[in-house]
Amino acid sequence: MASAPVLKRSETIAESMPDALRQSRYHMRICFSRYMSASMFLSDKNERQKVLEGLLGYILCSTQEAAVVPPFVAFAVRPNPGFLECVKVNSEDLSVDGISVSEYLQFKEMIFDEKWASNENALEVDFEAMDFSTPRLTLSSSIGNGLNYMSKFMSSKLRGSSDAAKPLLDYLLALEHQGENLMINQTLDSVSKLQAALIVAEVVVSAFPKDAPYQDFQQSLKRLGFERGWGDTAERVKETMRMLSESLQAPEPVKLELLFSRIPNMFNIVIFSPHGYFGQSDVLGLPDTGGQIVYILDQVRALEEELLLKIRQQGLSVKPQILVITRLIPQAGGTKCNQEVEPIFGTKHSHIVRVPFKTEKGVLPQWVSRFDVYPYLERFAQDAADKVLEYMDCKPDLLIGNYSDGNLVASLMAQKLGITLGTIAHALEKTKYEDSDVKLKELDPKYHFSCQFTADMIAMNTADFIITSTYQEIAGSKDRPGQYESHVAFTMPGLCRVVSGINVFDPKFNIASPGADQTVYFPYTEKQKRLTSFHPAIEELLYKNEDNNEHIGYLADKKKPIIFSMARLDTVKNITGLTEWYGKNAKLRNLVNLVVVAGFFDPSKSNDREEIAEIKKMHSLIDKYQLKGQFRWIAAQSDRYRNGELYRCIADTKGAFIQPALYEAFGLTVIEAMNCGLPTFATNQGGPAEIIVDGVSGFHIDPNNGDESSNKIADFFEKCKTDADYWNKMSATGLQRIYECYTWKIYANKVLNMGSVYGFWRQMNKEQKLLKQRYVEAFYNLQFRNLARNVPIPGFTPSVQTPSA
Ligand code: UDP
Ligand code: LCN
Repeated sequence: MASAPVLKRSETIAESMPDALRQSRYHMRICFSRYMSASMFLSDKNERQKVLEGLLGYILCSTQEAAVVPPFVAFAVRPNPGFLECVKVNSEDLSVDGISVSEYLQFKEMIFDEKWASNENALEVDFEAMDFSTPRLTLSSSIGNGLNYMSKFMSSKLRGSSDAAKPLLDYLLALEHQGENLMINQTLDSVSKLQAALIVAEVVVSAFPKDAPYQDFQQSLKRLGFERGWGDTAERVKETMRMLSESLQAPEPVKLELLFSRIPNMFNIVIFSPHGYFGQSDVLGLPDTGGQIVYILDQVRALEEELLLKIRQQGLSVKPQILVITRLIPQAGGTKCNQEVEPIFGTKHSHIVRVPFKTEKGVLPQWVSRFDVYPYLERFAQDAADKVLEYMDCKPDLLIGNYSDGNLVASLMAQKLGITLGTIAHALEKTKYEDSDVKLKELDPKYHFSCQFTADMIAMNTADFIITSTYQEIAGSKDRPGQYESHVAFTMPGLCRVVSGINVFDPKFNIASPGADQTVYFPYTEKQKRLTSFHPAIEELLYKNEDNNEHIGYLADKKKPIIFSMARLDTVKNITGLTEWYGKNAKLRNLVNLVVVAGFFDPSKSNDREEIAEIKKMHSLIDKYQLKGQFRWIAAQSDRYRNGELYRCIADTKGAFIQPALYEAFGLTVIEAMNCGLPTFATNQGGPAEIIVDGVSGFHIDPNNGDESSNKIADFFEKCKTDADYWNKMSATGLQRIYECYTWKIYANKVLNMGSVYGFWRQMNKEQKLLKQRYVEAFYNLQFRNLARNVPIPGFTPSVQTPSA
């Protein structure tokens, strides 16, 4: 296939395509006429080769999708991540015209809803049209590196004169905590006064030993107009003052970013995660309750630790507060999700606060799926705002949303109270279902995607910054568009045509990958830390030769290494796929046993459609491939300490972790396993493809090619038999990768810096922000609210509903 860079930089697809078509006009005509008759495209090998040669091959390989509307074929070409160009080719004369995104979407709509496509007054949504002063990145390779770019852009805006630096002065003058000024007070009300005072202050502070506490010179600085917040020691105060002096004189991006990492502007954070059973115990493995909860609880611990460190280094004695706002579920089925407040384990000042979903009939008592939460969110946002103010006694400094529902609620509150907003998606649902936009009519009754995609656009466009776990989440890879990228242009026939939903080159996008709690997931080699008290239970879990509520199947040969997987029993997690690969591969079955932790065994206990189907499939695979004796199926496990030890016990067998998902947004289990020193094979579809460097820190497997994947796993174990050190090497390189890139410490530092820098940018960019916000508000009021009203509210279930685990 064509791989050479055949497009000249200066040329658009529309300019280069005519030449490309001319190169093999005869074959092209055949090919396009087949398109028209909708017969198999490129069925003849000879023609296929001709067509895929050269520039046209390159264009076709970069084509994301094509719509055939005789006599035209409209192509949406994606030459590089984030770039989209549309053309139409007339199949009769092979003429080529560039078309706008809107025209392309109309072609696509023609196939699904002709009436809507030809409606001249169809609603077009264009967020880019509302945003002309925000800078944009231009390189695919820079996508996700927004913080760095913003520092450069802000430095250039602040440079040149005292007037240019004034926004920085105003920002510092407004800093306060509970009515007390921080850093400077109103005596320093001009850039020149501040600059002069900084020079004197540096001299004052220099007279003290480096480790002298702030109190020793507090009064002298106060007389000059300085307040607390510069640092805890003379050395730190001097460094921060120097950073500010230099930034006022001629700002440099790196120093400006460093300065913002020190400014005392963040003490109270609110994190939103309404849906699911959000709790600290007995909730994992329930439908909709998976990694998002693990992520948020670890995130809170990491953020609190980092906040405490920063506050101490700022020389302040403020108590930070972090609240996680979630749904209160009266019928909590034995979990604590019916309690209003719960302190978060492992933190000093952080809490879960639960607010119920209210309807006209009162509080909704039962759990509802994440797809059905939209009618409750507006009221929830109001109630949540009241609760937050009641608990915090002040406005928070930063809001962080999670997933479509949490992001929408956080957006509403950020707008209302004027607070900096960061959003997180975990997974955007749009890319998980093929053609989920254009097949709206078919899918909406089941999934309410009209609400979800609308909510997603509102949140993305309200957010000051967007936190992603990987690059692929934003802009995909060479061959596959990213989750956010799929919101650049799409259409929901009958509802609206989105010609610009989000721009992946917007510097609001940042990659901050999560970690795994290293007090729970640590290497199997750290013998003195191992939780040996769990060993008898784990031994039973893995090897006890009987079926019960916790495990079925058994392992006859205890000497074999174990390949292990753990996930919710969703279709997309593909645990049934892994079971089938194993069942089919005699070589692999000879080498290793298979153990999976997933869901539970009785389909009648589930109220989740997908889960029921997967449970049934698991049972049929066990029979079909006669797996008993080599395979153990363990029900969902919710004790993370025991799970940590379980990964390590699998490592003791010299086994491996397998993550076979059809698509995985990030994949926390992958980094948990790697943290425990377990060599890991993970899907090449999504986040794990970035976490693991194939063959170096683990292995990629193709979930759509089971034979290839199971052979790759078998080859590894065969190699381990002949090369005794190979297993240890892969274990060590996996760990190295984690320590370099995937820790909560790195994450917390980055996210707090984002809150600080984007909070300032929000002030600098006030007018632009307001303009866009007005558009977002109109979209919310005129579109979202109607859609949410159409989502049915279920009858209240009278009795206590037990979660399905
Ligand atoms: N998990 C668990 N018990 C289970 C299944 C999963 O404790 O039975 C945990 C797992 O250790 C991980 C999280 O749930 O921390 C799953 O996160 P991941 O990102 O792998 O997938 P998600 O469920 O979020 O799609
Ligand atoms: C949701 C997912 O599907 C996973 O891929 C992530 O790891 C998890 O959330 C945490 O972000």
